[in-house]
Amino acid sequence: MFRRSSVLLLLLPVVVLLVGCGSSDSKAGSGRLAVEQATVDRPVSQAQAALRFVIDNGTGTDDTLESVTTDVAGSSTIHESALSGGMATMKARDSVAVPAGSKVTFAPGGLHVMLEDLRRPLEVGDTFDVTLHFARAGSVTVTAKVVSPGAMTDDQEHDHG
Ligand SMILES: [Cu+2]
Repeated sequence: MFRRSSVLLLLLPVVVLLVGCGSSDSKAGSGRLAVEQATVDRPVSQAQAALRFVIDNGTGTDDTLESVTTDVAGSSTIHESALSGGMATMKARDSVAVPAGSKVTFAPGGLHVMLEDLRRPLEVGDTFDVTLHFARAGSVTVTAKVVSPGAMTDDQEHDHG
């Protein structure tokens, strides 16, 4: 009997925490839309590089990523990689939905932004500005960093927790 009641006492703070979260006024998380972890692998050539980042829509409103622009590339296109009949394919996307309260990850192998016709060499440690254009949030400019190929793999895995 003593044991049972102490277990209940231990659980109580957890329940209070959960209720506290649920009844919070901001059911919209951070309350803003943020773009995080913008990186690109050091490209092997000036032809192209795949930009990765995470869009965190902490608002209570659905949004849409409509385009991405940057000075370092002649063109930047939203792409999605997929497997089709055992073949890896990439197709252009006009826009990507970013539902309220969700995180959308762009990374090679899935959604990504293909930078093509690079205007200057990108070396590890270099940074450049990237502007994401959203239907509601407007333009969000972030600094993207050039990293060693493969350097981000571990980080990305941990992000899913
Ligand atoms: Cu691509």
